[in-house]
Amino acid sequence: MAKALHPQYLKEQEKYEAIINRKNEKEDSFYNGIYDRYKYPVLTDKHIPLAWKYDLNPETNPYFMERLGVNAVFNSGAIELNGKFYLVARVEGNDRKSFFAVAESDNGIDGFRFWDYPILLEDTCPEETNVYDMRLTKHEDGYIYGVFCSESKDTSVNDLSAAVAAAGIVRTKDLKTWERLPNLKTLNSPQQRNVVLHPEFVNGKYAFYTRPMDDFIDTGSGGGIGFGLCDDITNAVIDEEIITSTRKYHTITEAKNGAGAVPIKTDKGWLHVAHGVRNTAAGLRYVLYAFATSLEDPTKVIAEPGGMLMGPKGEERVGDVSNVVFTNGAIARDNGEVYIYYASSDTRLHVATTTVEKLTDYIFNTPEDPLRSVECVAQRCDYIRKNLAYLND
Ligand code: BGC
Ligand code: BMA
Repeated sequence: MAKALHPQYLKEQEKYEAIINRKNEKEDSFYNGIYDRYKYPVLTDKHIPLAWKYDLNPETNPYFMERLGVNAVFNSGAIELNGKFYLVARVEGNDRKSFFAVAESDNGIDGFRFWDYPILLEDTCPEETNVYDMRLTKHEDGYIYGVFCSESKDTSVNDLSAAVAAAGIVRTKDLKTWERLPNLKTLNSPQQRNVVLHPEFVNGKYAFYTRPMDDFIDTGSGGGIGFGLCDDITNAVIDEEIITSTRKYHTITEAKNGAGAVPIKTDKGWLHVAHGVRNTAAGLRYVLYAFATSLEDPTKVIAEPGGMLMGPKGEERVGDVSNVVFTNGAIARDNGEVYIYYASSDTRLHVATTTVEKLTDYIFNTPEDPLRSVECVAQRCDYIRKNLAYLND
């Protein structure tokens, strides 16, 4: 029997298909030689299937009204499997609760389409209110792990907005069936956000990048991106966290920093794309930065370019939480291509493309931050002098 469909459904469905089938292209007006930006975001609220938001039956929804609206699609874990690109995005409902959903594309820059259902996690944490920012790690133990922020109300204080952040852990082999493991315990840090599982065993143990913090928003005494080992992923406990990339005064990491994408292995070291935060009169400003750690000792930073790798530009600057770019997923392909998925202003998800070679060149050959204006100017003058001499040679 033919289904009755609201005329508006057909219109909205057409718009939805047009968004998904829209070809993406490099944004020519942007150039820095390090990566390419693209004209269109890869995922937005417009990429959400209509069946997630509307009651499609005209009898129960005569006005074709959104019943369960979606506000934003952003911070996403990323992985390549069997030649396809998968994102596990943070989808935020109009009710402010986030959840995870898998979107699939053939080429990683356009055509991302959500699977029929979002991910329904096992309800193992009765106090958990919100989940977000999953990092996907293809671990050498054979599983794909998803590590995410699990947020609960802080009931120890009399403040309705007080919260506690912890790292939730799930694992899967196919992105379809997810097994939830107990949350990570860090004995020396009361809160955790931006935790990333390292893809290899280190000294035979599971290794996590952590972000020690005293408080939900403020990192407090937390000195930067941490690193800790644990024996058993099914009951993950870290007693000691060593700081790798440190926060520094008057830099892009002054207020906080945190691991972003799973590090990329190269013969020169592990390449990291992370985020740095500084405070401003207009609120926190989030940018991306990069650094490398040693293959022998993954806690040791061996190169850290000065300044940011990426800041929000143009329309990216505006959204629910303006002045933010954030990444929690990148795909490094066997052919050397790198796709960095970054969200802008907690509202939409974009891709930037580069190569392992370019990222390595950027990280190892960009000068470090001399940390003081006068030395920064001297550094720049030195540069100019060399360039002018080269041009006039
Ligand atoms: C939000 C996150 C944010 C965090 C810290 C959470 O409640 O959902 O997006 O990063 O607070 O501000
Ligand atoms: C953080 C993250 C992100 C978010 C960012 C900016 O602390 O965990 O979810 O993109 O804040 O709001």
